Amino acid sequence: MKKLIMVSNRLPISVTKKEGALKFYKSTGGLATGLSSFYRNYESKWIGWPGITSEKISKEDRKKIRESLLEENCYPVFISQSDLERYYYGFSNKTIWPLFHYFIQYAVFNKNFWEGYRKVNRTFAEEVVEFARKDAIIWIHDYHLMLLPRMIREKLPDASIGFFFHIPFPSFEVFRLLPWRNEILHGLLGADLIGFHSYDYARHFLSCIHRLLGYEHMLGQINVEDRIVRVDAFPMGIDFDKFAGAVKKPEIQKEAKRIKKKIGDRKMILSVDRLDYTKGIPQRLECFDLFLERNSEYREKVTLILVAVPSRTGVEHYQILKRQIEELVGKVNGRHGTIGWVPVWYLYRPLPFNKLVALYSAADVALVTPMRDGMNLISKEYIATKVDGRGVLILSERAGAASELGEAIIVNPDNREETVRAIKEALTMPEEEQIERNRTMQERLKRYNVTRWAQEFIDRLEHTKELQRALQVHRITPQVRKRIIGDYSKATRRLLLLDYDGTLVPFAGKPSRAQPDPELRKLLGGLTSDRRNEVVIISGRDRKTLDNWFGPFDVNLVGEHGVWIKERGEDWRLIEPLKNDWKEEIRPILELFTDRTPGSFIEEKEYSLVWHYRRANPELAAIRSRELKETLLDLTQNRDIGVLEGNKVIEVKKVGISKGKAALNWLEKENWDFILAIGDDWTDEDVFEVLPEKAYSVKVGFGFSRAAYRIESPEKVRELLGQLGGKSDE
Ligand code: ADQ
Repeated sequence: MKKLIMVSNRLPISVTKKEGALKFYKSTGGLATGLSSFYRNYESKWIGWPGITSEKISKEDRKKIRESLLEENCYPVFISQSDLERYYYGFSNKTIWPLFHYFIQYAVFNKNFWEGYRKVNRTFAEEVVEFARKDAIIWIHDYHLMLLPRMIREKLPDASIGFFFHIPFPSFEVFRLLPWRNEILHGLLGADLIGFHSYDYARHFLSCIHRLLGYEHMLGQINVEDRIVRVDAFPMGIDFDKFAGAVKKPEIQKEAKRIKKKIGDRKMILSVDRLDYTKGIPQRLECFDLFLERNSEYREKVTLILVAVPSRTGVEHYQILKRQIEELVGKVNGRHGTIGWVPVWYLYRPLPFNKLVALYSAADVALVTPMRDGMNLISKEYIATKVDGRGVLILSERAGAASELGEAIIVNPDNREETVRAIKEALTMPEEEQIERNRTMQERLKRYNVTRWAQEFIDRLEHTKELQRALQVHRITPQVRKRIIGDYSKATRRLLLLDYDGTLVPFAGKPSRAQPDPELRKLLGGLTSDRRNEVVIISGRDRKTLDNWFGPFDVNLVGEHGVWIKERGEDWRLIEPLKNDWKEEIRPILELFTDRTPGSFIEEKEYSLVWHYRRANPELAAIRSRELKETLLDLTQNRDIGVLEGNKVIEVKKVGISKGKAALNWLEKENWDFILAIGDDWTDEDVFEVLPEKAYSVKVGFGFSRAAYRIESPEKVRELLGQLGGKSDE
């Protein structure tokens, strides 16, 4: 059985000590419970902080905690009070949380916090390394542990490490404010897979690593040293059946009835969040206030139940927010309340699962309007409990969930007018419409539930590891060199496929500087004058430049990355499209959009994938198609894949040209007994891919490659070609 190590700031079990006795509490709603069926396939362990600081426990306690937690497959990381202040309350909650949720004015940049963060990440790394066997899958969760991937990688270079962000990843302009930004990015890039709730967050991350560290990506794939790192979106699901099933339980039905009875014949609006400034609770109360002011007919006819779960109570902004909410609740109730009617019922406490589900089930409307939210599970849970289909969700467009729950009433939480209108719309929405909208969302949430989310993440991680192994590139050892030279000398028909810039000449900055120098001219002269050799220079340069530079040589040429080919003694000609491997990368993205856009579908053509949306709701389709186009353009920008917009369709197609296609022109010509291909960048990978097995493929420089061998630099390429008979040193 495979070993899975989950790592998060908090363990799913918390420990407290009261009057000398240790107590253990399982968190009920958390990730761990949702993933119970997924776990069965693994031998899993969870590493994290058990919620009690080291000062509060004796040596003996530690031992006891370790033993008891181990029975539940958990392993504690002990943290002292002062480290916790710096790492958790400080850097995690006063720096990263506000910054990543665009509350820049709340973000504190404090070196001491940062050092504490680094220290605790190091402690986590030591514990993980202790546990992880070579074949273990390590899945790290969230912004508290962004340095951990690299720290583990340093000790376990081959480990499978996945990292999932539960909060938004901000745009470059915001992320760059962080004084320790590069170290954080390097820390994350220690992972093999970095997952986000949405493509927007993934895009922001890719843009940050490009602009700050210079890493380019191809379809979310980055070359970090000699490893591939993949960045992708995995919108987190919920345990749908658990919520849908719970509503049918007699005790929950009884509780829901009790709530409804208390509310009377009024409509019930529900608001549930952790008490956090990102959730927009004061703004929501102000909207409710405005709603009652504008719609006097709803006075005494509607009740807002506002549940706020205590959170980070030690942080000042949260204390201020709590007071602010309490004042606002008082204000709204004072302004609108009557003897028999309290407009806002305010509960400041965590709720047991049954109570929470009963509230979801009883509510006519859920008002979920965060200012920013990585995903927001409340909105999904609410929809799951609507077994008879009745109920309306009002959802902020800034919650990650908004891109999956398009049938909800979507609002800009800063637009009060719009939110007030949305409340009215929700309260007056015909039942059939409520049912229709909810059924569609339910189908989607059922399919993409939390188990599938976790499984897809792990599958993707394993796939990335496989790819890394497949693309392992080996240095040319003296033995290999000897073999290449030996095979070359024995062969009578030899094909040499050579890239130009970065392979035969170093990158020269200005294009004109890269023209062949005398040494190279001599080398090429030597190679081409041997009648057993067919030399093809495969370049991204235009035809004119290639003609100017290589006119005097008896050489074959490929220009503009395979658009043009010129065989020896003939004229330039165009080539046509051929390969389709990109489809595997693009299809899952189209499938995800199809899932989220009811009525849309995918058509597969020989050289293209087409997303049709003419049968989808036009308004939703307008939003989705824009989003899809942006996503595709971003993901395909470094490849020769085109994204075309047609009439109610988005078409993705290979532009039909690659160096690989061009290389086939010669590869298929004869039965060569020696083939050597050398290249240095992404475009040369297409050449390596079409080579027969017996061919020698050589990548110049580092980075992942399909080539079998690597060589350090253009100088070394010249040396090798010289040894083959190019006589560069003459
Ligand atoms: P949160 O900010 O905590 O999570 P959310 O996604 O809504 O926000 O999750 C809250 C969870 O707590 C829900 O599963 C809910 O059932 C539970 N809960 C809510 N109210 C409760 C109450 N009164 N008592 C007990 N339990 C309650 C962070 C990110 C989100 C992201 C999640 C998951 O901020 O954006 O969606 O992680 O990745």
